[in-house]
Amino acid sequence: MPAAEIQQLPKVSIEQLEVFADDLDVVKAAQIYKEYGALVVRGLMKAYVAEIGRDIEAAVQESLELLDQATQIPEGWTTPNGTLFLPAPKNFKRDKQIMVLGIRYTTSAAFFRSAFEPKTVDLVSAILGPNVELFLDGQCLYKEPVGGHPKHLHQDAAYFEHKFEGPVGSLNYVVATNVNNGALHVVTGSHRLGVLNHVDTFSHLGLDEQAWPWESALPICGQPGDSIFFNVKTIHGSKENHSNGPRPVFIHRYRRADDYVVVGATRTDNRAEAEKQREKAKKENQRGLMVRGFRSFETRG
Ligand SMILES: O=C(O)CCC(=O)C(=O)O
Repeated sequence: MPAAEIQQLPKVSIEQLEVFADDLDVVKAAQIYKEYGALVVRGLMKAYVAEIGRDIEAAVQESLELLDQATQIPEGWTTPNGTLFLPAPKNFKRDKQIMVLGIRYTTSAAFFRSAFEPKTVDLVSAILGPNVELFLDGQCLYKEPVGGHPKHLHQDAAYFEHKFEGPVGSLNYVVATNVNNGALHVVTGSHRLGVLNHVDTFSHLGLDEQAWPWESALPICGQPGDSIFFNVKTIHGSKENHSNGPRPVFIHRYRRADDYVVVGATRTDNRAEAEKQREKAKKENQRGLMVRGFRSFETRG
């Protein structure tokens, strides 16, 4: 049965979520984000996309060459360069498909530079306050052509629940992205629901599909360089890539300089264990690179 909460969520159109990088009013954009838990900024990463796209394809080649050295883990298989593979669908050219590509700030200069894109940093600072750090070192989800994996609807807070507001995610399209090749879907207003119970799915922690069907989410189509900002508790996900080309996205995450993970997990079993350690979590050893402001002595934790 669909979750009762769905009825209470605002019905929102793309136009209500959308602003344009060329004419960005960060105060207005931050208001949209706070109201709906999601915001689309058209063209924000346009200047970086070609270079990041080239680095992504180099990381894909590298990962495929390393595939025979992959080791099995509970979430799938990882190659030595850090790419996570999942089982491939039937009739795929291999038995494994790429899910999370091993490209990050320590391997791609363009990716790292784009995390400091000035309008992006103004915007996340309007949302989070004056002192902002990077959370993690960038992520790329890559859907291979002709069947590339779905990412079931979920809240990122199931993977990294935070002490305070949690990270603002910025997911960026590298290719024209639509409902056929894996557009991001968001459930607007769901950031107000708290952290929901997740179950184990093909794409790791996800929401029960009966309770949260795809129809409860708004697909966001876009062009290379469009950015989608979303709250750590906003329900989101994306379906398979049925097109003939790959569908990569690159993701930055920003958080208050004093924020930190209290529960980190990838599956229900390690989440249940992490829950028991919640009170012991500390800022210590969780300091990201500062993108705005200053980390004072007290907030060093
Ligand atoms: O690849 C996608 O479209 C989904 C990304 C996502 O859901 C996530 O990183 O949490």
